[in-house]
Amino acid sequence: MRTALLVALILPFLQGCGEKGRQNDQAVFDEGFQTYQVRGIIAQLPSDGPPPEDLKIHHEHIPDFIGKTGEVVRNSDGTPGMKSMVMPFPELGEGVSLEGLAPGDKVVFTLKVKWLESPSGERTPRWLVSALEPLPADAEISFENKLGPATPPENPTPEPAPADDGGP
Ligand SMILES: [Cu+2]
Repeated sequence: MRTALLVALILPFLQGCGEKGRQNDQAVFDEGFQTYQVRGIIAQLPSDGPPPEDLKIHHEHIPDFIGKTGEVVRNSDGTPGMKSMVMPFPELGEGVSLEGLAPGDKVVFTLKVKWLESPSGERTPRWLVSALEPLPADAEISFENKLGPATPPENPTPEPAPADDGGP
């Protein structure tokens, strides 16, 4: 009885103060998410601190990255998607191991992104590294951002229908 009470009192505390960003409820990633295969170089391994630090990866350009509008992000310079950047990855999926890895190591990982909508309609992303594998040291990693559309538009603007009244 007392043990149960103790657990009931402590559990929310542990969940609230656990490792930074490590949220237990990853069921949100069960559906309605996007998945990307991304390559990059580890910039920083996570640590419990203090202060706690996230895993950081300098990732390659993700040209097909979907933004909050539900369409591929279009940057002001015309680059589609998410440009290469050093990015924190606070959430790791179950079974993702960083053992034996060090900053500077090349990796390929699966990124899951879920856009969450607040009651006021504000959309914010939550992202998860669901898989991660080391790449050989001589793997080619490029942080160049590729201009132009990632893929040709699936529905090109249709030709205007010819006027059937003989025109003006
Ligand atoms: Cu990024």
